[in-house]
Amino acid sequence: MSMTDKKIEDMLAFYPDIVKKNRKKHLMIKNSGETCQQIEANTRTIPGIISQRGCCYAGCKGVVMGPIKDMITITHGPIGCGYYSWGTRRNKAKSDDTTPKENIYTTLCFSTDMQEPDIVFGGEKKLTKMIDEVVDIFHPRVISICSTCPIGLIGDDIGAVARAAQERHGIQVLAFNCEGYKGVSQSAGHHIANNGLMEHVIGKGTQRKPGSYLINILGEYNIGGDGWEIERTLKDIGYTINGVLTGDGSYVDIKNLHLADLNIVQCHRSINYIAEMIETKYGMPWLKVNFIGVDATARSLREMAQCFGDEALIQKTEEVIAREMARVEPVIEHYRKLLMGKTAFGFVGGSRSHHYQYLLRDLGMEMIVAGYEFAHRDDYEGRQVIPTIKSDADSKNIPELHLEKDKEFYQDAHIYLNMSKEQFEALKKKVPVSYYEGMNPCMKDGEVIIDDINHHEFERLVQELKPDLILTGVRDKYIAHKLGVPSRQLHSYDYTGPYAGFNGAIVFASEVTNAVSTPAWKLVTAPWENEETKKE
Ligand code: CFM
Repeated sequence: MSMTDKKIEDMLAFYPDIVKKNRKKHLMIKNSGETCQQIEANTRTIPGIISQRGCCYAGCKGVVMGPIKDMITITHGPIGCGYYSWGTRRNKAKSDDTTPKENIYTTLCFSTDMQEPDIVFGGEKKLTKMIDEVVDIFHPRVISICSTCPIGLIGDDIGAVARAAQERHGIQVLAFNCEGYKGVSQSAGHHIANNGLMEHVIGKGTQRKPGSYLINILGEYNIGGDGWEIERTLKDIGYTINGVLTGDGSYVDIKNLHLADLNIVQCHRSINYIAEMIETKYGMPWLKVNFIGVDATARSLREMAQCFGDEALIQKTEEVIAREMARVEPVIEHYRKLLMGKTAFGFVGGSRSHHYQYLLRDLGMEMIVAGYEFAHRDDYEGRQVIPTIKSDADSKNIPELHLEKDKEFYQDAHIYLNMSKEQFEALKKKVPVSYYEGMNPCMKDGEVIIDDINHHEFERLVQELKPDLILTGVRDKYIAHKLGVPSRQLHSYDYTGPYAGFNGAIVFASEVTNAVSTPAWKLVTAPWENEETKKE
């Protein structure tokens, strides 16, 4: 038994047997000698354990639908749910050629503010009235309704309200039954939102944007301006951005997603359903990219260029990479000297714990414990496991859309990329088209992978493995600080950013250097060092 094995065993020894058995399945120590290391994920958190997960409504409204800048999203439920989803995720948006300033609603919060009489007598009338008011005051292009827990319990038919409003006002009104309790985490809400967008929005447009190398960016939410930094480089190379799901994305563009040449996927967890559904219905291939980290960004840009197989694009890509590297590398090198050999933990949603490993490695650091809150097995182990994942009672809540090839727009993948079938087959050997390998292959032997971590495990792992930095969420950030370890909050970037792309790497490097260099952490006494709390 290795030292880490022993430490993990000790950590689990604290639990009653039944809990221990459960939690053991959500943990693994990377061992490349074992062929198919398996982890349990996307299952219910054990009642009584405080996890870091969010709810289904958070995944649908907060993550996927909320950032669509020209859509008014009404939270149908009590005010608390609306209030807590009001702009805290920092998905930025700005006006552009097709979306004037008055059509951007991302900084506003719309809620039906359900009160006790509405819960008792039903909230459909209130919702109807609110839609009429919203149309009257704001004249939006589209409205969506996202319901929270009590709506499902009292049985308001938001679909019927939406259909009637749509007829009355002549604009699309979408309804999402994304009540918080559906599913085991926010991941269920991603799926519900993906289904709704695919069924009712994508494919409704008819205008292909002018420009070459037309791409959609899927699973990029423009947190702290990440998307803008990525777009800066992509436009520099010559790509035309057809639409984004959903950071700084617009309804008008999302209707036309099916008219692009290639989907690129940043966050696999939240948007892989749409990437796959567009492929099934329209034939468009997708490419998993990662714009977190200097080397990772360069690799993603190169793979994108390979997908088009166009010499001019490949050359321009190399030019831009060379220019950006010459500018960024010396700065990164400066920080690398200060950070070399330091270790980190990363506990973030369903994709960043993987993506940030590359950025940390650029800086000479290593993520020795990596965890997800709500990822599925494919995000850890790779998409090849999808057919073997058992759906449980919670995942059965969400209907799978059964899509067929679109009669008008379906074309084979190689046609999208303007290459022959043979060239496309050769491309697939070089670049993992329409595939994601998951986080596990990125990790080194002996490193720990943990799903749905809780407070006890967090504290014990910090005590035993003593990281220099923890990449955290909003809540566990302060636990890290109380344990005397600096953190960077990776959901909304501690109100800075961007962290993506070439410039983002510099921002991140400087902030991490400041965080780990401050002497304040030495003044904190961790609970296990304190005579009083040690006894507990
Ligand atoms: Fe994707 Fe996200 Fe994430 Fe996610 Fe999120 Fe987020 Fe996240 Mo917070 S969509 S899975 S549900 S990358 S809000 S922008 S940071 S938990 S790792």
